[in-house]
Amino acid sequence: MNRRSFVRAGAVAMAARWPLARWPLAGALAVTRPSAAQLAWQRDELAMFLHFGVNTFTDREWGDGKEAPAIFDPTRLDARQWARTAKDAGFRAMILTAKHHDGFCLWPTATTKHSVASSPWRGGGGDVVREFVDACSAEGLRAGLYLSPWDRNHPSYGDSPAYNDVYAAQLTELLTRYGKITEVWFDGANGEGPNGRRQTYDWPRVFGIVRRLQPGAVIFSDAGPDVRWCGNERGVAGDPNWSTVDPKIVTYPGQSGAGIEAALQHGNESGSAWRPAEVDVSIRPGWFYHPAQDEKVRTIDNLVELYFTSVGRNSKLLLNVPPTRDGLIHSVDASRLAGFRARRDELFGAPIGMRRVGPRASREREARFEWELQRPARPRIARLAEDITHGQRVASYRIEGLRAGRWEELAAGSTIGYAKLDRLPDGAPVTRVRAMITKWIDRPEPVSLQLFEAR
Ligand code: FUL
Repeated sequence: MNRRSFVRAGAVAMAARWPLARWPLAGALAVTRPSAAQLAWQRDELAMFLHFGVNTFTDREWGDGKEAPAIFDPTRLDARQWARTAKDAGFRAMILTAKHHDGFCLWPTATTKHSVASSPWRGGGGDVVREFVDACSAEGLRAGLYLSPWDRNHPSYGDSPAYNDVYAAQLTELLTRYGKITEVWFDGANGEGPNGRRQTYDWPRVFGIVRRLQPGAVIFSDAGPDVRWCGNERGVAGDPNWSTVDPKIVTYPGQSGAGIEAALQHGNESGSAWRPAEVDVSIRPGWFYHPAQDEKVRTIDNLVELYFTSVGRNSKLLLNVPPTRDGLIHSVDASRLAGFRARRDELFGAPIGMRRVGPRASREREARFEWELQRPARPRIARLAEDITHGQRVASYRIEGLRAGRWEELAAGSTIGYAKLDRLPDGAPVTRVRAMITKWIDRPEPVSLQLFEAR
C-alpha cells in the first residue's frame, strides 16, 4: 500500500514531464482499484434507507432508551411494499436500521429483552429484519443493515469490554441468521449510555466480524474501510470527489476535527485506499417518520437535483424513506419516488446516438476523445464516466461541442470517476463533441460520454 502512494506520486511528476504518447510505463503503473464488492456497491447507484423503530411511534428522532417495547405495533407492516416501492423507483438495494441509538432491536436477539420479542407486534413472535431481508430477495434487491453502536438502553453500555461483547454478539446474530448481507452501516454517533458513561468501541474487532462472517459485504463508516460517509447529510457529494483516500486522516467513525469534513467530502487524489463516498439523505426533514412532515416530502425536482449531486458526482445515493406507524411507506413518499423514476427515464432514457472517432492523444498533457453525433442535436445533459475497474484517474476535464463549425466549451469540471453529470447550455445544434482531459494522476483510459436532450 505504501509502495502504491510512492508510485502514484511518481506518476504525477512524470505526467508533467512526458507527453502521453511517449509514456514509458503506460498501463504498468499500480493504481488503486475497487474490490468486486465496492464495484457492485457503486453500480447500484441508488439505495433506500429505512429508519424504523420505537421513534416511529414516539415521534422522536433520537429515542432515550426508556421506551416501552409495547409501543412498537406496526399493525399493517409489509416489507414487500417497501421493496416493491424501491424496486419500481429503480433502487437496487435497501438498508434497514436493525437497531438505532435507543437500543430497541428489530429482531429477536438473545442480547437484550429490549426488542420486538417484547412487543405486541405479531404476538411477540415477529422479526422485522427477517421480513426485510426476505422482501429484498423476493424483489431482487441487495440487503444492508445499520446497527447503531451507541445504545441508550443496554445496561452494559459505557462498560467498554462488556458492551463490546454485546455489540459483537448482536452483529454476529445479524450476519449469521439472515443469509447474504451486502452492506453493513456503522454510524459515528457516540453519546452517553443509561449509566451516564461513554463507550470505547472496538472497531478492529467489529470490522473483523463483518469480514469473517460476510466477506462479500462492504463496510460503511466515516473511516470505511470500504465505503466512506460523504461528510454531510444534505445530499451533496464533494466536487472534486476522489474515490481514493489517505487512510491515515479519518481513522475511526465519528471522528471530528480540522480537515475531517474536507477529507470525507473530497477524498484524496493520491490516496492509497479505495473508499468511495456514500451520500445519505432523507426524503423528509427527519430520518424517522413524523406525521407532521407529510407536507414536507421532497419534490420530484428536488430528488432529481439530489441525483445530480450524488450519483452525478461519483457517489451513490442512499435515500431515506421512513415507514409509517402502520409499517408502510407513505403514499406521498411512494408517489414522489415513482415521479423521480419517471423523470429519470425521461431525462436519461434516450441518449443521443454517437460514434467515437479516435480515441487519440493530442498535445502534451492533454488527452482528447472525440465523437460524431448521428444527427445534429441540442444536448442539455452530459454523463461522463471512467471505467473504474482501472481506478480513478481524471483530475480535470472539458467538454466541447462543434456548433456551426466552431468548437465551443459546453462544460468543464474536475473529477469524473464512476459518473459525472453536467448540465449543458442551450445553443445551436452540435454535430461533434470532444472530451479533453487536461489533468490526470495516471494515464487516462478512454472515458465514455453520453449526451441527452432536454425533454
Ligand atoms: C446519524 C444518526 O444520529 C441519525 O439519527 C441517523 O441515523 C443518521 C443516518 O446518522 O448519525
